[in-house]
Amino acid sequence: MTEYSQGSVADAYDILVDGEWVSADSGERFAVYDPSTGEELTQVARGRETDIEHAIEAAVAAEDGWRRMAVDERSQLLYEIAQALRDHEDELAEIETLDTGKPLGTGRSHAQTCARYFEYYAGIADKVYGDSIPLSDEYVDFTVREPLGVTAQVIPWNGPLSVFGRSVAPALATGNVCIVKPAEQAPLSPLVAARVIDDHLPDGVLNVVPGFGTEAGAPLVEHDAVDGIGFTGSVPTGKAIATAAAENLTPHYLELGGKSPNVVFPDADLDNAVENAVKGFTAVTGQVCSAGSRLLLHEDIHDEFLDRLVDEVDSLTVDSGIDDPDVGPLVSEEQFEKVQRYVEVGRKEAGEPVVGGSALDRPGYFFEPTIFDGVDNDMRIAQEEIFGPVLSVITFADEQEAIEIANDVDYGLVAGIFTENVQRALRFSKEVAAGQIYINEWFAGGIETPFGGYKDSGYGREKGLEAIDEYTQVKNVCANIGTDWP
Ligand code: TXE
Repeated sequence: MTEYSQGSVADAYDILVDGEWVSADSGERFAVYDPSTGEELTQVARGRETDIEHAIEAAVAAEDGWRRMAVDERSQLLYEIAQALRDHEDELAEIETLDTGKPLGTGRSHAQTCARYFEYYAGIADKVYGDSIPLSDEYVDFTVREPLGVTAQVIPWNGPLSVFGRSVAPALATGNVCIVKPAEQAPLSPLVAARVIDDHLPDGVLNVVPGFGTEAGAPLVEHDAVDGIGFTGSVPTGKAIATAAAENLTPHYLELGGKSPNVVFPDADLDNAVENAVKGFTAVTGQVCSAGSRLLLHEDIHDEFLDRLVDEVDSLTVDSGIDDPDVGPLVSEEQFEKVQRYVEVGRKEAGEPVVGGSALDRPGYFFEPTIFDGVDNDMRIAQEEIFGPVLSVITFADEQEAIEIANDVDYGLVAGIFTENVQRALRFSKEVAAGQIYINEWFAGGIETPFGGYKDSGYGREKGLEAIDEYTQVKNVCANIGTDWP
């Protein structure tokens, strides 16, 4: 078992409260499964309301000290955290892979991204400042940005490490304290990350309570001592969190799902477009909020493009994440069943898929990358988030139709276009209602670029400088210095 400064990985599967790793009050644990085998990986403390209470008490006690810490000192601690995460990249990549099923190379890149968030926001900690606002002569007016206070981060199972970094790093950098609630399906990598970094932080500044949504997540977001909530997950849970937040008027941001259009025009570099279309719906086995799950092909290239796409998909390896295949298993039995149900819906709506369509005949939650052609945008497989390696191909005749189809969905997280025509690409970027537009590369952008949804994909922005707005509040200070100066 790997040793860290305060113990072993096994201890990390407890609850982190006030700098201590403790069991759940109830003593209960829950099983976490390896999606590549369906077998139990380990057991994790099952946090409930009283455990959340302890975490909130610890966070409240730590809040004042962390907020008042000199910014250069806080920044330095975040750099140290980033380095600690880099030093443990191998373990983090492996645990992310074992728990979520994603390919090891992807797990590694998520471990690196997690470290990079801490570096990026370490560099920002000492640059969060306000404005000086000119008024008439007797006033001096300025703004300051202050932390929210105690913040809750409810994170999902598809990218536990990267979402841990992208929510916790800006929260800490701006002087907030954190209570993290990892997802019950894949809680291990945030717990190991917390174990790796906890001794760089004062007690109570970072608390992590694993558990189920209704048992640990709900009491956390409903608590009136919580001053801010960051959530990434499903639309129904996002609505539940928004309702709970409304009760206490708690600021919050929601990063929800997507059904993102990937539009290919005949003038595109087709090799590049094929490669990106494959990546767009198979990365993390399609369990990415920004997956390119609707492929809009111009009628002139439809047949050729589809042939090439099917060839590419046929050559993908589907295997255990730890063997670093192209595509790993789905995260859980529940997700596996959801994907199977949707593929049956797709069969009824659009006929037999042109490739894939079946689960693999082996233990674990493996499903073939699957493409439905001849999809109408009104079909459920074009409108609903499947969150699996399932692509719906829709044909269009001209740019206007492509934009109409792209927008004809409740979601609005990302949208992509492949074309060599700059004007067309920029028109698309203006006309399509999505929080991020990719031009000639799917998953373009990085931790530095703002990310979040239009429409039912949520509100608020993570990543980049925009995340600072989510974790701070603006105070205006207006002094009347009079006109009668000595
Ligand atoms: O999500 P939930 P689920 C989508 C995707 C997936 C579907 C269901 O389509 O198939 O959602 O996944 C916590 N109060 N996405 O059920 O419920 C929960 O414990 C507070 C898209 O796993 O949203 C977990 O930590 N917290 C998505 C987190 O919310 C609650 C990523 C997410 O779980 C709670 C994941 C409550 N009442 C799923 N109920 C994306 N945007 O990337 C649950 N939770």
